[in-house]
Amino acid sequence: MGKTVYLCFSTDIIHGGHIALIRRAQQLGSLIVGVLSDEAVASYKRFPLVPASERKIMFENIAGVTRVVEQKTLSYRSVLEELKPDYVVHGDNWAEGFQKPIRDEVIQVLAGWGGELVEFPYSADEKYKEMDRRQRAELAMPDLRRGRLRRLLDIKHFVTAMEAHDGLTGLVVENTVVHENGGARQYDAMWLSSLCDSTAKGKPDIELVDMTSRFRTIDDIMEVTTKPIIFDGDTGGLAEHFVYTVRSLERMGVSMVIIEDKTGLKKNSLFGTEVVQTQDDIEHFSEKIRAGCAARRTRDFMICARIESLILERGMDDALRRAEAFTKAGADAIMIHSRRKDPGEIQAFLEEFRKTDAATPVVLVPTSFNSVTEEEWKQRGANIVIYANQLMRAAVPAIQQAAETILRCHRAQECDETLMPFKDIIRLIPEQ
Ligand code: SPV
Ligand code: MG
Repeated sequence: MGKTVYLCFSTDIIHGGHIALIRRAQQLGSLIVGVLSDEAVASYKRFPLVPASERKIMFENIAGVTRVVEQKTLSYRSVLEELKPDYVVHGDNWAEGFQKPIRDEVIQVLAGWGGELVEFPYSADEKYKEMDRRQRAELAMPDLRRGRLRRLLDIKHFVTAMEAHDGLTGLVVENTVVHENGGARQYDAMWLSSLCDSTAKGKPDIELVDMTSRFRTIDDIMEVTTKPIIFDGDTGGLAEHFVYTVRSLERMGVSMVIIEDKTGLKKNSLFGTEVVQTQDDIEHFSEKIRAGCAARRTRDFMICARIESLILERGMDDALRRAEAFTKAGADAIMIHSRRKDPGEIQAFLEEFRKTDAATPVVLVPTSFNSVTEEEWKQRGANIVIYANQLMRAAVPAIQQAAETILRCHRAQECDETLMPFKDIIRLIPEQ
């Protein structure tokens, strides 16, 4: 019987380098191509511009490819155990670095039936790198960016977002990656927090920083990043104003606005009942949601209703009643908030809410109730976890400390070891 060869691709364009690899693989036997699932590609590389179903069709139409299968995970194990190929073909660029555990596993699994890993020199041609750069740039365009949160929710059902309050923190959220089990973990989206946006401007979080200024922050972040943006819309203001905010955010390429059911002078939720805060009534807030939904021009743009009943100690029944009403009014997602350290009331809400609504995405901001892992929230039925202020809270003590040290020492030498080297800061932002 002839030999079989397996070769897996994550690419959404096919160029000469890929064809050359395919031709070499075909010389070893009958070629089965794997396309990596959208979820796996999004987690380790970047959001795929072409979905797996389309990428499958692309490869099916290349001469000499006998079959195309979808590889669901970065690990090859289950695909290999099913296909039992004689050879796996790969570029030689994974013997070191974060993909090494995946490679080691391939060798070990293949050994089970005497299969072999065959590696060809990886083509790092400048023209292919340029193609990749161009594709990445396309992800930043408003029309492509806007719908990406919805698509990520469809693909992964669970998304993480980290706060960004300027271009620099945007870049940190865009580019931070940690490697784990042969894969890569990164944030899926960015949260444009009212607290951090206000704090960065030295202002309190009371809807004082006006929309024009908030849009400027969005613009700064959008110019240098590609990930979807979730905008903290505070109360949304008057319904008559909110409709314009929706139009503007949608046009800019923002993916979701979250508005909270409070009226009058808004204070940060983490104050809870220590300050006077007024909750909007259900019908009035539902009307604002309906107006926002009617104003948008695409289904890509999502409006999320944030429920403050637990923050304001109005009880679980009130929170659940609001969740149902706001969803009926058209909210694409709901956010439930708590300022307790104990995650119990959020867990109880999720359990009750999911008894009657399995579909509406639920957003959490676990600033106080921070002991629960993302995996557990996902399993309990949450869909978006937002890390709302951690980058700002990391930065403030560091800059205060540097300012104090220099004052105390009458010179800068003593604080130098806590600082980023000068030669690194001038190269931190690459030139285009
Ligand atoms: C924000 O980040 O501005 C929020 C979340 O609205 S919280 O501060 O927890 O209210
Ligand atoms: Mg806020």
